[in-house]
Amino acid sequence: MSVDVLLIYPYFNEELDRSIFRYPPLGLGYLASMLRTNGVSVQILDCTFIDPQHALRIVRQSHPRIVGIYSMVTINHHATELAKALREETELLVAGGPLPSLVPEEFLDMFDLVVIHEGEHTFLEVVRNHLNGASWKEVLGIAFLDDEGNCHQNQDRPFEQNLDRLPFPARDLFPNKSYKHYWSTLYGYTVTNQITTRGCPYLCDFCSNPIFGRSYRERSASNVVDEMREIESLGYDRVFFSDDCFTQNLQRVEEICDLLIHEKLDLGWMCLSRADRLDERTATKMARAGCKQIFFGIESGNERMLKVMNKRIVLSDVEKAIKSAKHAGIATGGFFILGYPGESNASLLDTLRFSSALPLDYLSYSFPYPIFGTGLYTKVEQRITRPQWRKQRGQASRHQLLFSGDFSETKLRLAKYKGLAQYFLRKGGSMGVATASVVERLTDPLVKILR
Ligand code: B12
Repeated sequence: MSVDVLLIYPYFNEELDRSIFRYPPLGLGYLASMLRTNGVSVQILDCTFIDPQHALRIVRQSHPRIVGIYSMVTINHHATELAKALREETELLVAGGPLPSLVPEEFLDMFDLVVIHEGEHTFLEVVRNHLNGASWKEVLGIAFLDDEGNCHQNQDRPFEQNLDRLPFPARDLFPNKSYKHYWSTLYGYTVTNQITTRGCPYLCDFCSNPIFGRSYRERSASNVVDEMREIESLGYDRVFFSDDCFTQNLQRVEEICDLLIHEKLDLGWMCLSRADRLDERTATKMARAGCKQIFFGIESGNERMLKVMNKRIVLSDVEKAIKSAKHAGIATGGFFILGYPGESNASLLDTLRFSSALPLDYLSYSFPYPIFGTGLYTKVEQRITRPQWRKQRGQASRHQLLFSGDFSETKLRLAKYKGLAQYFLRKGGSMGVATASVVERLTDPLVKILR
């Protein structure tokens, strides 16, 4: 069967990838439903559960006239390999997503054009023009090579101001069965993602935010709950809200919760939040409305490092937020970064101590990714040891240290395992707490000695 447009999410589930979260490509779901409601035939090829040969076979079976490929730092090598394989046989090859939006010029040797930032309106216009035999070169929000071979970037397209106007993502085009199998086997419940706001008003030093930037926009509570009802009808147990900070506007969170309680939706949910954007009252309401877990980007257990990262939270915010969530009966998760520029032995150990002592239900440590355009990138630009990291297989997903600093990768890895050991021991009851303190005292000097 042939289609006009095929959208590819080149996330091949490699054994190198330590990330345990698997979610379908929401952005491609949005693009697909926008095309479909405008009469264009479209398919999504989500590579999460297949291998590259299988993916190529599917592309060739569907004979698309236009192929769109998503890319971000961790999967760019796959996006590039697929583009190379499909270049000759595709009428129009389009790149989009976080990485192409950030460095469009790097994609134009393989792709005809790049869609920059939010893609719904831009991609629809490109596709329509192409299918009607018209030029797409005037479309706002794209980059392409001009006749001299230079990267030409059209004016930006203004963001959609009324998010309720966008059709819900085309979830029927996602491999829901495989996702459900993955989650239920690993966790005993099934979950899929949904996004209710776009943009983030903060400016964390490490964050790239290339799609929605700081333009914070919200969907209405009723629009959010309507989509949740659709997800419930697909048979999922839970929703993961992918918003940068779901609890940014507490009044809106309350409205959503009130609706969920009123409508008695049988759907649990999880979200990302900030430690300074959760209070006891909201947490209690969230729990009543089905919230099961809140993840916080905490990043460091040292106040000085939090300032270096421009995180704009203090440690007491973290303790209060986690306490509020726990008190309400909501599980918590925390993400920390080890080895940020400016990290000292003392701050590293502070982070391990603080993170492993918090009553978190999930804890993860990662190394800093110097993504082009961020404050972090500027800080380490001269010291990047793996300049090809976003082009090479698996480097980022293997959680390698990508720049030389005061600490070696071995030291940071050891720190990570030390933190996890302390955390798991502390979770194991009072005996564990005592053992964790002994382990902590014995291994602190080791971390200090290592370079
Ligand atoms: C939820 C999320 C996750 C989730 C789930 C991912 C998923 N499959 O949904 C999890 C937790 C797994 C995750 C993990 C990681 N993530 Co993440 N994640 C996000 C987050 C917060 C939301 C993504 C989302 O749902 N967006 C909503 C949809 C609607 O937007 P979209 O996908 O961007 O699509 C739009 C446009 O990009 C465009 N578009 C997209 N694709 C295409 C394709 C074509 C052809 C066209 C024309 C247009 C187009 O149109 C779409 C509609 O407007 C974003 C930040 C953000 N706000 O975007 C970071 C983000 C994407 N993640 C990022 C990173 C760095 C990571 C990790 C490396 C973190 C880590 N340290 O481990 C891992 C890597 C995962 C992996 N193995 O590949 C970075 C990427 C940076 C970059 N420049 O590449 C971002 C931008 C965060 C940031 N601000 O730095 N992530």
